Amino acid sequence: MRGTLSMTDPLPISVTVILPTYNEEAAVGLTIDSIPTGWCDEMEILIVDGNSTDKTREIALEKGARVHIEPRKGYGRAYRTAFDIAKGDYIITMDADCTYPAEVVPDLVRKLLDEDLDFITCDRLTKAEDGSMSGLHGFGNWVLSFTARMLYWYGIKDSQSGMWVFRKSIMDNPKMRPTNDGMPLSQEMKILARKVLGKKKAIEIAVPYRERVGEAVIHTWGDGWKNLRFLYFKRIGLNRTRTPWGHLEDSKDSMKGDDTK
Ligand SMILES: Nc1nc2c(ncn2[C@@H]2O[C@H](COP(=O)(O)OP(=O)(O)O)[C@@H](O)[C@H]2O)c(=O)[nH]1
Ligand SMILES: [Mg+2]
Repeated sequence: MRGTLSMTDPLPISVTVILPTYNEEAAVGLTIDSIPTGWCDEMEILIVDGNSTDKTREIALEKGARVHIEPRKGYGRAYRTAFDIAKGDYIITMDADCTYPAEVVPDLVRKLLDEDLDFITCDRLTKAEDGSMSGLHGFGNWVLSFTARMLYWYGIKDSQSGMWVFRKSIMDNPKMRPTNDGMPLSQEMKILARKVLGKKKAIEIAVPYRERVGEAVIHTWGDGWKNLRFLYFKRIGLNRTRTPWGHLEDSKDSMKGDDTK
């Protein structure tokens, strides 16, 4: 397959870029603007919003994004809905806070196609820019990544990265569907990908990482602890799913013509 795709023609594929949002009015517009256009046949920008109380949804709609409201709380919950409703055959995920390098998206998708991969996770630690991760978060990340490597032996450097590129079809396999509704979904994605898809099809690539725009929702100690507990519980098969896979039938979605402002 390598080298069969032209660098100039748009890729003949449909893509969904998923951005979970909770009160990201300062950054959501900039994040959407930073996503390159014109490099693939169809592109959907899907905002899965946790009932923001600021102008997040309004800004996203103005920028032409699809807005789906997921009232159930949690970063993981947003993705477990988004993976179910995304229209594109290829999925890209990012935070809506300008930290991830949207400009590398076309290259990552091309790599996925050229090398016949199923899943790419982006490692932020190797190329992290100054100020992008505080000392405490850097340390916490190291502890979690180290623990995940020890418990799962899966060889991923950055277990907490929220930027992934994958074929939507991997979610057809119920074993590939993440179960956690919170921040631990991020490491669960990588654990499942390496386990179910294998190390040849699920790889890690280093990308730049930048300082956040807007306030973080993350609770350093609380989320760190939940992440660590998740790793141990999952290892011994004690992780529980609290809500079912997929979206709520009555959730508002701008694609259906609902008012999501
Ligand atoms: N829909 C939804 N999005 C959330 C929720 N919590 C966080 N997010 C979004 O998920 C992304 C990651 O959160 P962030 O605060 O950047 O976490 P960090 O990168 O780990 O510090 C951001 O775009 C948030 O707006 C939630 O409960 N629901
Ligand atoms: Mg973030």
